[in-house]
Amino acid sequence: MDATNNSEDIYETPYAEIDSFFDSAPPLRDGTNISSKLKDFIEMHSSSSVSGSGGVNRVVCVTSGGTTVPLERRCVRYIDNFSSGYRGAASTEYFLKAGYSVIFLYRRGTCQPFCRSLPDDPLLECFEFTDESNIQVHQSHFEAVKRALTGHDAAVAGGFLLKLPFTTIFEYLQILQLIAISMRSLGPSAMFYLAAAASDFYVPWKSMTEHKIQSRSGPLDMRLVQVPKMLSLLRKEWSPMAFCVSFKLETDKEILLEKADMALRKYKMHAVVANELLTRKEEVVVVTSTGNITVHRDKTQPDADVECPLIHLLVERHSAYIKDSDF
Ligand code: 9Z3
Repeated sequence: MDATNNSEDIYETPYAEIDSFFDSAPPLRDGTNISSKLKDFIEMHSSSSVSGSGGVNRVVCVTSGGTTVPLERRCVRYIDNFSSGYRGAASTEYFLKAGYSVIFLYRRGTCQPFCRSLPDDPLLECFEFTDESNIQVHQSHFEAVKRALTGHDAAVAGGFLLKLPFTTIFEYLQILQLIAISMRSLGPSAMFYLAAAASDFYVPWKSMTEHKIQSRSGPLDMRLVQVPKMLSLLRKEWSPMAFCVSFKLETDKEILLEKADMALRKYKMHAVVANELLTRKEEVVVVTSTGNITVHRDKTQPDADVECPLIHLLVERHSAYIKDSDF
């Protein structure tokens, strides 16, 4: 469904604000290295040398974790967005299982694919000294460690998983842009699954103080600028043929579906996954232009998660989209 008549204006891409965001952002550290990793990864999947199938492989960019907004250039303080990274990590595993290659754009320190069943402090809790020259895995964690190592090694060594970390909103959007532009050549075989919790407000680099803000100056009065919505640019220019899924998070369930529906139309997403903070692990609603589908975790299985049926549904939708695109 498209935007109509009198609401048309607010649906336009804010090019000036987007330029100002990128122009004022600090240069991306490691940008050349990231671009070269992306180029190799996409080339490998465009020629399908990994699967040997001869066609273009399906590649999904999964974003995961929350972005920070630094308050000082030599950053001591920052504003953070909540996200443990569980959704992104679990979804990555299910996408890999479904035959996708995954670019995992994640917040440093958040949950990683294949590591979900490890204890909080895996190094200290999983291993023990047997004697001075040997370290062994505790029997109670053996299966979890084995699963993490084998799953992760197979995905990375096989060339199916590329992991790129971010911390700030600047890094997140700069890397997302690099990923999206490099995935453009994959056409409709590309998917974006934007589960990261991205900041809505930021302090522009130009107006940010260099040194730690001093408390002796009294109460802190700061003006944050709205982060321009990049989703319409992603759809229109960075990767226009890709299948795009964004997330809408609310704490007030009364406004959730309405906001998700607005995002669907405003940014021309193919699906918006609506979730409420408290129940996000139990159920989500996939909002599409043809109707809403509620997805639940299988409550009869203690370890079942909602990401399993969610990815199943999105893979189905993506298949139909590729078929319709006649590519
Ligand atoms: C989500 O809604 C994710 O599902 C969660 C996952 C962050 C809730 P966890 O990482 O939680 O498993 O702990 N992500 C998107 C949140 C977001 O910032 N969406 C923006 C919005 O709601 C749109 S891009 O306005």
